[in-house]
Amino acid sequence: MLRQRLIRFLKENKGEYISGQKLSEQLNVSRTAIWKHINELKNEGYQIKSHHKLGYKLVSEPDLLIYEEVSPYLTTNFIGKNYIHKLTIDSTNNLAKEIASKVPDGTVIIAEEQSAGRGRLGRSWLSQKGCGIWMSVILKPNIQPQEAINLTQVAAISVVKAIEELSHVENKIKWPNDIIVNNKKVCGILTEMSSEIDKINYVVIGIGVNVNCYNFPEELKGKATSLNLETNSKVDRKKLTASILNNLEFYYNTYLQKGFEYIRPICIAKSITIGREIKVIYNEGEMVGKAVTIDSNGSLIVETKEGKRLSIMSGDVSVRGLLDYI
Ligand code: BTX
Repeated sequence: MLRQRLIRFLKENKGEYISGQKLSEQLNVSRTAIWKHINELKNEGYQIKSHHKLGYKLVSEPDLLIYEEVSPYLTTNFIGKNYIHKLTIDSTNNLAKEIASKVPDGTVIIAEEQSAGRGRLGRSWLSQKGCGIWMSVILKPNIQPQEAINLTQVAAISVVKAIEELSHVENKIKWPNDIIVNNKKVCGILTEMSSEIDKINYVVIGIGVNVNCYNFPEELKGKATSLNLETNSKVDRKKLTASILNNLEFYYNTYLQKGFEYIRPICIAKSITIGREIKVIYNEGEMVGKAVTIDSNGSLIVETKEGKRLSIMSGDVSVRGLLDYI
């Protein structure tokens, strides 16, 4: 694609002028086409200086999670090869579900802001403009529908590893779908699925990470945080997005090829839930017990006061002393 090649070329020569003539020769298009694309890039936030004799000079790129900015850090074979970026959207999971049957496995939908970001059980997810990573990955695994629950864990360890790589801050998983830094939520994962009785049509993994967000509304203060707030330094959203996707492809392939048993030790090591008292809320009521481990199916094993062991596949779990469970 011309646009991608032009951006790559400008980036390789960042800070230096390249003549319109040279660009048109290198990219094999007319100087007018170059000029048109340069203007488009300027409108999108690329700072490009134009000089009538010297040509064009890239000064800076926008802080946007567009493909051209994220792909230089991507090492995946299929995740993110089809990549849809929106400045604003209601929910990336909504669009993902709408188009899932028509797009390739590994399609990524990412937005700078969501007007109706969703959490689990009808809750909402605050997704402010330009400060986080709000994205959905469409996967079409050949596994049984009841195993899809493991994919939330696969995504959670991928986010944990990516945050460790880029932000060097300790972060852990509140089983099954939240990532916690210093006792506050920095990321949430929403997995949704369409399936037949014994076949998955698609799974949508929605990942929301508060990266450089500062202003949380009153009701989220004390519960929500961002990587920037916890480390006092700005985190590169482009590199973090790519790293999450790189890790996701790696752990997803590992899971598909070798089974949950291979990723289980990481899920256990990175769990903030295990060893603590938890409250599980079901449709019928609630239960309190101690989280003991994650079993070979990915279920959370909970021991009640009476010493009875229960296995939980899903549910709303609160951890005592964390977030809102006092
Ligand atoms: P959850 O149901 O576990 O968490 C939702 C709860 O978390 C809310 O009720 C609120 O208390 C709190 N919360 C809301 N916004 C934030 C935030 N930005 N940071 C920390 N805490 C918050 C978690 O659901 C799953 C979230 C998935 C979000 C992604 S973003 C991309 C994709 N699209 C979409 O609509 N959802 C997913």
